[in-house]
Amino acid sequence: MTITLTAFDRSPDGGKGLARDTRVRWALEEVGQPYAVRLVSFAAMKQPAHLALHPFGQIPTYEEGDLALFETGAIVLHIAQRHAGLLPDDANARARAIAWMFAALNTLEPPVLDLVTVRLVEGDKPWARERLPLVQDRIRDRLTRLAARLGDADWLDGGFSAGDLLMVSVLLRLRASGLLDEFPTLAAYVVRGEARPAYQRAFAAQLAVNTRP
Ligand code: GTB
Repeated sequence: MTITLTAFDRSPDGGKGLARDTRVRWALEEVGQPYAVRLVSFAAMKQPAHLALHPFGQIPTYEEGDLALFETGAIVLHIAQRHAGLLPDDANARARAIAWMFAALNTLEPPVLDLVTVRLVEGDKPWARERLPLVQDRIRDRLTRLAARLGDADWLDGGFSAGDLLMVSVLLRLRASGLLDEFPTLAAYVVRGEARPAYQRAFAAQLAVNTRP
């Protein structure tokens, strides 16, 4: 059955791979599933046809036969549950890998998004200068604890899993801020994720879309 994703017609990042379709492309590449992509403009995302797929008018969405999904975490979990390669077979290890997926999206990503908000969206507000160091310190606190847990391991819990895929994807959004470089083991963890052939293919595919004439 053909899998179809939606992605930005033109991502605001110009192809740096930061829009969330990259996470889904990466998951599909890891499990060896081919997919098609339907590109949508910002205007089309708010039209009824797309809202029927995504109640908040966002990307990515995922269609496979009768199934339509939104929310990147749910999509990656669906892919990981249906195909081998992203979750361990052992039930307890599988549950822990899923916990890392939630940790990436619920514990790490909110302060990371706060940084984007305070810098880009609220940057011209009078209180933005005061808020920035508070947000940065909240991120540092999370990264300190994440680095302590990772230690000198390659991945968060045994072999590479969907938990690592989402964690690396979230941490990638910090690279431009310089905060990631304060934590060399986490910076190396992200580089390990990016070096995976499946990530390379996913990145190249979104780059081709966003750099086409
Ligand atoms: N919780 C949802 C999920 O995980 O799927 C969030 C989905 C979401 O935020 N989608 C964004 C979107 O559709 C694109 S990924 N935004 C349009 C809208 O809300 O109208 C977020 C994103 C956008 C741009 C960059 N960038 O340019 O660097 C990075 C990430």
